[in-house]
Amino acid sequence: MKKILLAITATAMIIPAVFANDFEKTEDAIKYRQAAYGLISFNFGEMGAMLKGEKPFDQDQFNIRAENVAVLSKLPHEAFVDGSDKGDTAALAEIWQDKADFDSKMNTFKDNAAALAIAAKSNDKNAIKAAFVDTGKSCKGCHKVYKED
Ligand code: ASC
Repeated sequence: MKKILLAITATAMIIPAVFANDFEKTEDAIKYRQAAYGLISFNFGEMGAMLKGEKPFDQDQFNIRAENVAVLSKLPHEAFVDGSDKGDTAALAEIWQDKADFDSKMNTFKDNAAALAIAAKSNDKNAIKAAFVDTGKSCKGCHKVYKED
């Protein structure tokens, strides 16, 4: 019973934090999105290495990586809170000057990552490569405009 109550209390504490986008400080939001991008970059890099032949292509591994990126791609967006262009971040103020464009680029990234996870389940290497390239383009396309070099 105690455990159940603890679980309910913990859930009640967590859910509003996620849904209310309740980062206590802009610094927390910056750390959150950087952590997500770090994980995305690692998983994406591993897929790239397999497609380039730098590592043996392992269908199961590739699938897991693609699933990871599809889930992770949904995380950073909510952490671009107002004021978080200031601080230890490469995010440019331009993001908040054209938030609609940024949002659209972020959503394209999520869509491409989801499509890559689906393609990864096929045995069609060309389809997998094309979906990987599309996802990479959506990373780069956004970085070019909204991330400091
Ligand atoms: C990565 C990473 C990026 C993107 C980009 C894709 O792994 O760190 O910034 O992929 O290079 O084109």
